[in-house]
Parts: sequence; structure tokens; C-alpha cells
Amino acid sequence: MSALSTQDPALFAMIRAEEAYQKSTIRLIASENYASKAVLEASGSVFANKYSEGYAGARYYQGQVNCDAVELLAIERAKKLFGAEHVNVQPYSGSPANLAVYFAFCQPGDTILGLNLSHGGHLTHGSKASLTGKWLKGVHYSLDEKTGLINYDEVRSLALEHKPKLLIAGHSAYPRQLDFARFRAIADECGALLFVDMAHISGLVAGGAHPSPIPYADVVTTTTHKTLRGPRGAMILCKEVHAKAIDKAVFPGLQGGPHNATTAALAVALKEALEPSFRTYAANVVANAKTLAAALTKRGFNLISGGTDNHLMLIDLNNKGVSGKIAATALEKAGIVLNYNTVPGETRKASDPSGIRLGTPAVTSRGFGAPEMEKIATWIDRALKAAEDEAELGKINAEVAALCAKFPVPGLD
Ligand code: DSN
Repeated sequence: MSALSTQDPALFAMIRAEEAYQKSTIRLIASENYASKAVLEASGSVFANKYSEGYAGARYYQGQVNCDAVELLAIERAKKLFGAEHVNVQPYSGSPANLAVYFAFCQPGDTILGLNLSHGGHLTHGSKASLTGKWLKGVHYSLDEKTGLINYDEVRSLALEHKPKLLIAGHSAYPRQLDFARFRAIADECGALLFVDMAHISGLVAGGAHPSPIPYADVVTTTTHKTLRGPRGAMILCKEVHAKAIDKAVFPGLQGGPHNATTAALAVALKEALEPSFRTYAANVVANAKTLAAALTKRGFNLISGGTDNHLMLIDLNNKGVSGKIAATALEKAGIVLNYNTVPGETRKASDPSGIRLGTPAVTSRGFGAPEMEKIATWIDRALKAAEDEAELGKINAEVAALCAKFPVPGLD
């Protein structure tokens, strides 16, 4: 980065500081990861200089020979990786991808049925706080508050009662596998299209560590930077019969020119995900999550649904006497970075809820395994017992940094 360091030393210093931060802390944000050096290089490539509204072979600008090749390569790799009939790689991120799906299939005022936001759903699944809940009628199913599992009987009865245009399966904070066959059957029974938002789990799906929604869903969206370990972006995968509607909804419906450097980086990430080592990675993400979940449960933490079978855990801290925000703040001081989160049956406000969410995609990318998961559980336990003890949090921070120093970071080391 010699040009940047000379041209803009202030910004260069911020990048270096962030690199040091990402190296010396334990990143448990369930939606974050470390992209490889190759992905980062493609993200910063000259494709960022190009405009290419339209699709390969049918652009509204000349000079697309290389952009077309990149986009077609990304599409071909995504189709191969997921077994999809049609893929659009242009959405800027997860929320625009979901908006494009609604634009393709819904009219204002239509009903969509998705998971309740405070039970692990996403804002764009029809929350009132989001455009999706203002322009569409969002109806929501919940988790069973005793088991912490999706109540498929409730999904079915709401679907039959409200006859949604789209039935949505997908989440931001649900620690269990989704039963896509069951969602499909409900969608068929009520006459809905099945829309799966696999943003959180797409890397697990790619690596064979979570069942694939592709055979069941009419349309699937995913971000590309979570478990999939690519650049920040998104894709829409759908049946061929919906290809035209989806492509038109993305462009010209919702977006202008695609971010070609991101598409280039996505092509690289998809190549990486097609390698056998990615299957090992996906299996390790889940194995680490299970080990961490068991170690935390042993220390009296109340995990929603009693554990995990994907990459994330949701913890209700009510029995620990700290709020989610106090816990997340204390853990940040201890060098462990995660986010506070609402839990099913939440009684507090979303800005200071009862829970925290943890995930293992990033730590697994840097090679952490079972012994490190045990250590993390010990540190979390210590930090939450000492949430206001700056000295103890500082001590943990030093121990965390010492462990991190032993594990190189993909993309940075
Ligand atoms: N913000 C993402 C997450 O953290 O899960 C979802 O969009």
C-alpha cells in the first residue's frame, strides 16, 4: 500500500489500525469473516473503475469485454457450487437482494410471512421498521419459547390464514438447521412462493454442513461475505422460470451499474469455496460452534434452543444478571467482539436487550479449534463476572491478544 501511505497517511493509518485490531481480537460476530488475500486483491482491482449497467452481452455501455467475462465466470461458479438453475451476482448486498425479490414477485400491500425479528428474523423480512414492512404486509411466525425452535405448526396455520405471496425461510440469529422440505410443503399448501434467505448459512450450504435450500426454494438470496467468506455483496439464485423477473428487478428495477470489482472478488471466493478444503472449513465452523456451545452451557449460560447445529449461538443472559449491551461492552474491553441481540420473549428494548449472539466463522478461518473454544468460554465467563472490573477485563484482553498472536489471519498475514 505504498501509494496510499504517501497519498493519504491519515487513512492509511486507519487501515493499519483496523488490521491490527482484527488480528489481536477474537471476532465472534456471527455475520463476519476474514476474506482471503486473493479476494481482497480482486476487491481493490481496476474493475472498480467500470460502469456496466445491463447483463453480459446486453450492456448499456461499450468496453465490457472484461466485465462480461468476470460476471459470467462468477455466475458459472455460483451455479456449480450451489447447483442453481439461474444466478444473479449483481445485488449490492443482502437487503437490496431481498428488495429485488419483493419487487419481482409482489405488489404493494401484498403479504409476506417470515420469522419474527426479535426471534432471529431479519429487518427485510417484513419488519415495520423496514421499507419491506411499510410497503408490504409483514406477518411473522415465532420460535416456541420453551424449545427455542421454529414452530412449524404456527408457520402452517399463519400461512393458511394469511395466504402470503412469499413464505420466507431464513434468519440472522437462529442456531438450528432449517427444514426446507417442511417450508416447501407449507408454501405449496397455501399457494405461496418459497423464498429462502440463506445469507448466514450459505458457506455451510456450499461446504455441505447445512442442507441446501436450492432443490426446494423458488428463489434464494445470500450475502457473500458471511460464512461464504467472500467480498461484501450478494447473489440471487432461482429457478430458470423466475430468471427474467429477478434480473429485471435487480436491473433496471432497483440498481444501476453492478460493482464489478466486487463481482471479481466474488468469482475468486466461489473458486475457493469449490475447493475440497472449503468443506473442511464448513465442518470446522459447525464443530467449533458445538464445542463453544457445550463449554458455555457447562458454565451456566442459557443458550436458546439448548445449543447449536450451525455457526451461531444466541444466549439469554437474564440468569447472569447482565444485559446484552453491558455484556457486549465488557467483552469488547476483554478483546472479544460480538453483538448484543434480542432473544425470544424479549422484555427489554432492542438497543439494550437481554442477549448476545456469537458465531464461529471468523475464528475458524484463522484456525481456531476445540482448545481455543474452551479458552473463549472461560474468558467470556470471567469477563461477564467482572463486567465492571476494568483491571480484570484488561488482563483478559492481554491473554486474548497473546493467543491471537499465534494464529495468522487470512488476508492479513
Ligand atoms: N447484519 C447482518 C447480521 O449481522 O446478521 C444481517 O444483515
